[in-house]
Amino acid sequence: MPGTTQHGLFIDGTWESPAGSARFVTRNPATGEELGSFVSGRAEDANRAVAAAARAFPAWRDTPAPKRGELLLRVAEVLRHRKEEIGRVVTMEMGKVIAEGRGDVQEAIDFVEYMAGEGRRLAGETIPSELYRKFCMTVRQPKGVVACITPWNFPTAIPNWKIAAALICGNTVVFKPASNTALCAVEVVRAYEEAGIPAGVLNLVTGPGGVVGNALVSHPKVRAISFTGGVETGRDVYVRGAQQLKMVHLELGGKNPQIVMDDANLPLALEGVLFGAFGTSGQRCTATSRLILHEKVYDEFLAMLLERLAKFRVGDPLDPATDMGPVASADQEKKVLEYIAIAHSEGGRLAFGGKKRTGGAFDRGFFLEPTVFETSHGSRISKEEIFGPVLSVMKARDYEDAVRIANDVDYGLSSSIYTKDVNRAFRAVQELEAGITYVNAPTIGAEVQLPFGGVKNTGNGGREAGSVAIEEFTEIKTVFLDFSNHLQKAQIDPR
Ligand code: UN1
Repeated sequence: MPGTTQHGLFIDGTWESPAGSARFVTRNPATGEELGSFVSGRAEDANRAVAAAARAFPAWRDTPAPKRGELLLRVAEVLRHRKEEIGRVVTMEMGKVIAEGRGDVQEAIDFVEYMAGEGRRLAGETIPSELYRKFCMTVRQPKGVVACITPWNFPTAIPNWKIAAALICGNTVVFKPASNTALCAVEVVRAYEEAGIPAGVLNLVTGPGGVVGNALVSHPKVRAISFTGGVETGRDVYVRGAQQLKMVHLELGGKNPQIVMDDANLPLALEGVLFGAFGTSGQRCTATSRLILHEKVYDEFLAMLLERLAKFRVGDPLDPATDMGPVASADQEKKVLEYIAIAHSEGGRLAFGGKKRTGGAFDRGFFLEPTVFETSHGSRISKEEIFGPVLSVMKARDYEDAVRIANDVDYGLSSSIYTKDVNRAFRAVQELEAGITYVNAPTIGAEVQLPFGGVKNTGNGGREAGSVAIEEFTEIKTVFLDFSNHLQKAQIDPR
């Protein structure tokens, strides 16, 4: 592959290409152009990275947390300085439009800065003792070596959600990114390197999940795993981690509904669904994949949506005028087209799109039309995660019917309701089964200082981002300090 830059693994502070390693390349999903060549890591590479992280752990654990925070602030500075350049890499490697490519990096910067501040908090509690002259408190301690396994849809933001949170707590990290956004992963690690991360504290091993990911998940020295990806892989990671009683944090799929009630501000709801369903070509865990319309506004709102989609520009994601770029890979394209075929076969009425864009420059990439199906609740496209620009539109009789439809899926990440009725809005906040509910805003757009995660098959109960992010990466130590100079016996001493 002449002309393609070769990238190594980052282990113990050194970029290295083990002799005889196989390589893989990443390609621009809009043009097919090769972007870089990467080491296809083996289990032994993952094991060496874990060993390096384990060696680096004591010194990093003992570095005062505010000092760890200073390093994160330097990382944020580097990312800010290189935002435009890395934003373009995101767009070229993953296909999201350039405004979103920049937004991906901005979300990384925001989170790294936010976590830097946690270095001056990381609070425990003081709790009274039942005994005299005895002081009790809790302190937070790092877990040790942490594996961060990340997806391709937010190739700089999600790695940083995990890495920065793990590092501020004093853990050391082995980072295994999705293969089709390996260049973004290299850019992320370079920012930490440039900021002065000590050798071994952050390691990068590229390569197949079935090899590198499994080696990390089953390595006895890896004490916590933070995984974002599909449900099937997530379940497998959970089971493997459970064998060794590891903490496994999972962020999995979504089938997120936007409900539009009969009193909604329809133009606002229209902007919301266009952004929620077709932003990132629908490839967000939080993407709006179901539009649940009150029957009184169904025809009117659908007509408004179709009118706007007729003007929707699919094309070069680096062109600021483009509304939607390609999907991220041939696999993604295939999966979405399969779902479109399923939708036809189960009697969905195609209201818009439904095809691959072809001709000219489109032939070099994975361009799909924004697609809208009118369907009934219970169809496969209305219940299964597609992870592409396909929206299922359904009719609801009233609020109760809308919430019933919204909740009757296996996932529960994000949700949204458009209504001007404050009572109904608060009922929705209480009744929608999801980790995130938006009122009069789309299902996408989480902010880093708030917890992120979901219920049901979306995860296993944890949350990332927000101040609770440190829960996944710390152990609580309970401390008893007796300054009475007597042996005091809890529960036993005379009362
Ligand atoms: C994801 O798709 O996994 O709320 C993350 C959002 C983004 C994060 C999405 N801030 O859509």
